Amino acid sequence: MERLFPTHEVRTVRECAPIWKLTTLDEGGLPSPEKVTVPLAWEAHPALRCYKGRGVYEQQIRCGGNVRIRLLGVSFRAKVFLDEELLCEHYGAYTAFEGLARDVLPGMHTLRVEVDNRFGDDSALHVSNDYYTYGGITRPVMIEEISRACITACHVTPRRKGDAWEAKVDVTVRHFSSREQKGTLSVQIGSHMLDTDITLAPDSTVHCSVILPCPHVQPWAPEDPKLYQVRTELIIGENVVDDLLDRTGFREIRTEGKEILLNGTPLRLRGFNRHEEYGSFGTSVPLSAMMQDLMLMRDLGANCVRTCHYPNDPLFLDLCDEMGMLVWEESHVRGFSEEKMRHPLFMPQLLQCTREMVEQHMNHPSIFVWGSLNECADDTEYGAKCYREIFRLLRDLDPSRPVTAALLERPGSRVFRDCDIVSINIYPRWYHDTPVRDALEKKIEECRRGGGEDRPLIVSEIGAGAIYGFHDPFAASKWSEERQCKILEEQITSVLSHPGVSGIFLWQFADVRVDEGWFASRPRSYNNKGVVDEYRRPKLAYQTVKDLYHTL
Ligand code: ADA
Repeated sequence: MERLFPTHEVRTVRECAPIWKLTTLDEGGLPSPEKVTVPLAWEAHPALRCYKGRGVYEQQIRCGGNVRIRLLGVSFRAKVFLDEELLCEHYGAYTAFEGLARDVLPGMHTLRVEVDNRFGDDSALHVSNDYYTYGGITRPVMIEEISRACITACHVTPRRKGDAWEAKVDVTVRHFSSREQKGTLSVQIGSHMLDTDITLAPDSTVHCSVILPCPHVQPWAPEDPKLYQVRTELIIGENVVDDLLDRTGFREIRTEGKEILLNGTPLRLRGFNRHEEYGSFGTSVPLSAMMQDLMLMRDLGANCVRTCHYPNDPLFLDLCDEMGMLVWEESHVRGFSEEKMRHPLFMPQLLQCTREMVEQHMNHPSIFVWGSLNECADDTEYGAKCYREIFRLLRDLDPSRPVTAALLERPGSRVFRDCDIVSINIYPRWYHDTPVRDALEKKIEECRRGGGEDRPLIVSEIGAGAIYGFHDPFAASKWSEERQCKILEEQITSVLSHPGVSGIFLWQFADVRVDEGWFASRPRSYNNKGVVDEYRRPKLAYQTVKDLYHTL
């Protein structure tokens, strides 16, 4: 399933059948090809639990005409072939991409996807890290048969005009015909509709921007997340030749002084960092498990979630839109030194991931802030330059949302004044025994000196580890559930009672698997700071957080 709603009524589109043949090519793989389902991280197969290598997926599909194959997530290098024709290549596990085959003879064809999840010199973002890099086709594959023109994007930016709303709608159409055609683009949001003439030059990509007044809509808000269908149709002559359906919600996010305002009301954020991962399913999380995560977070009293440290499945974002859960979405990078940031492919790959994230997800009303560059070298001149370049791209692509980055606890950041919201990661009482209040004050003072005092401040990470089931009520030693409770209590209380802080994202919602290289500080080869374990079994801290999030 691609989204929670149909995305086309005119275009012929279907999801690939779930069974594929998987052949692995490297040591530690399968002895012979096997049937697997897609989507699935291949680590779900007991023989591939630690496999880093190449895998070839094959399936026979029936299709014809102009065939667009869209892959919503492949971890993390992909080459896609229809019969023997290479349709596209892609790097990066967490965003969608597509390839087009033109004038395909109607009938059966072989779809082949070559996947590779080995780290290597050509990969600057996917490196051994404090989370696991899975392999395989981890999100659905869609087959589309398109006509001579196809709507490839429709970006909606809701804008508040006093008490009323309008939508800026930017549509992109790809035209394949060799002769010019004239048509009409029709955009409908709820009961509001607008038609615009459009000229499609031969074999071209055409952009069209309209403002649609929407006087009769209700705003989207966490407590009442009202959503509207966005229907875009391309009409040529008498025929609707293509369509694209999406959703939007009317809300305005801006910052004013130290406040983050949603439709003019200051936000107080109580949330979680969540890796897109579930037990042995790895990063290919079933819809029901996504829903359960959101129900648990809501039960815990959270109103926001951070998609650390990469863009998430649109299905999860759809659920957040539905449930009024605010989202900090960020592009893919975690904890890079200047040396790693100087990898020649670092900026090209990060810019690509950032661009794909915004272009693919910007219609989700739940996303209230874009982030990137978690804990990188923001204290060096070169590092700060990279932050500024990514912020510039985010603002160019979407001027309607603030930008931020979760900054290191280490002092010396040069980018406080480049962030619309200053976000800090601190681990007092876990990595060092400083009282939480002192650690927070120290960071706030540093932020003031760095020119960031006039903007909102979020504690984007804070937390402590516990191994599920390890109890030590008397000594409350490190890794015990009792110790985690104690620390989280002080952390949450100190942060949420501080008048200068707009919110907190606890590190983290659930335990996650880490790469083997991290074993020394990560018992079980897991990052154990979840308030639930990887199977969502609550630790003692669950109740502590719940009590505090519901009362503070
Ligand atoms: C950092 C980082 C997280 C995680 C955390 C921890 O803040 O952003 O990904 O590694 O530390 O558990 O120490």
